[in-house]
Amino acid sequence: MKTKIVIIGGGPAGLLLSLILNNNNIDNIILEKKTSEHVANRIRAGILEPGTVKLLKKVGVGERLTKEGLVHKGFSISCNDKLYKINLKKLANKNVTVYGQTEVTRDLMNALNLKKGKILYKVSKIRILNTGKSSLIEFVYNNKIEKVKTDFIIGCDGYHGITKDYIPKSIKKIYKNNYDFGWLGILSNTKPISKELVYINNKDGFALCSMRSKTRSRYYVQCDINDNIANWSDDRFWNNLYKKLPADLKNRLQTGVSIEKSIAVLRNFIIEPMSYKNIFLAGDAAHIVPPTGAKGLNLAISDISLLSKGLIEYYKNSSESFLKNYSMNCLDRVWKTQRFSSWMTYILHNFPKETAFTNKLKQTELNYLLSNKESKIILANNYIGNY
Ligand code: FAS
Ligand code: PHB
Repeated sequence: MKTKIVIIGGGPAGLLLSLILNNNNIDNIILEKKTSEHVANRIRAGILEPGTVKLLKKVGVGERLTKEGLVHKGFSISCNDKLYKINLKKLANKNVTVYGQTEVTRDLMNALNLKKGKILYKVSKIRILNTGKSSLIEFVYNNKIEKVKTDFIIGCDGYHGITKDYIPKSIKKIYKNNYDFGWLGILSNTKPISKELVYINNKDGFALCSMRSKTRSRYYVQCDINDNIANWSDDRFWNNLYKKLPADLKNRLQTGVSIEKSIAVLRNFIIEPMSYKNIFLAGDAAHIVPPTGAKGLNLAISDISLLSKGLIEYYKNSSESFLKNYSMNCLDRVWKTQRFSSWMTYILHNFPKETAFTNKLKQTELNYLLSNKESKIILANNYIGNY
């Protein structure tokens, strides 16, 4: 086999890149280790920045998003039993859109099918045999060893992927930070507690009231990092959430049977550089942010926007300048996103090792943020991805 670009990983980043390359008649193939059903059904992100919505519409997957996406003009922060509105439209003149990652993934898969995009599922034992001007990649597909010659290798294989391992230790720098708590998420076919998202800072821990539609809610509560989903009955979840709700919302909580329940680990992770010779990393393969700022998926899409421009310029105008600056341009945004997501996580969660002093400092930071228009403008711009 021979192609121009091999994309390792068929999550949102890999799918979006492949679609953009197909739209520009640049030959490529996705090698994905799971089945398409597994990839399509992973419950993850829920909030799309305006830049993400714009790009998805531009590449031809905006129809269902426009019809079914919920446009939100803002969100609220609840602390000390009060609700504070962050009006994104007024503060940053933009909205965000609620549209689950599963829907984005399905739309990208459908669009790629229509374009006869090449995706191999259930691929295993991927090995990059050499790097340089062109590469040979070996993998197992349908129990057969296959090889493909390619100009570029794009690692869209997420946090547990293998592409990052091919960047030599001598040039790679890894930054990481782990939180000693997680998010226990639940999906339920119940009416969301409010029209927009509510982030809750409570003495008993963080909670988030989100949604996927007007009849499907997505809730999260802070849980111990070593907690196990088996310890959490639906009742225990709803009681934990109810206790954290501000008085004004308590009687609006509609509980129901969970249709999905999972614990997400929170971490910061960054690899520098995000490229090496003809290898490029994008999305979770290169960076992980805590989900508090609703950034993971949006940052992955922002990487693909830059990378696709570089690859198109290379094949259309034989210029490598964009590709040469890819890592530097991405990392500027990655670190600003790490800053915002870490700050949101700091001000909204209870940290087990917190002292009375650091807790008081955090309450002061929250009160300053919520009583100060300038700081709310900065918060709103970061939340919509304008930085
Ligand atoms: P992905 O991890 O989505 O996709 C990587 C793909 O590569 C997968 O399909 C995987 O099967 C494949 N792969 C891995 N190793 C491979 C190999 N060796 N060979 C071939 N294929 C391989 N973001 C938010 O904005 N908000 C949230 O609330 C949120 N919640 C999250 C909850 C969880 C549990 C997780 C893990 C992430 C969450 N995220 C959230 C972040 C998430 O949405 C990611 O940012 C997004 O999936 C990034 O997309 P990709 O970079 O495509 O990575
Ligand atoms: C979600 O709906 O899954 C969601 C929303 C906002 C976040 C994180 C997750 O910050």
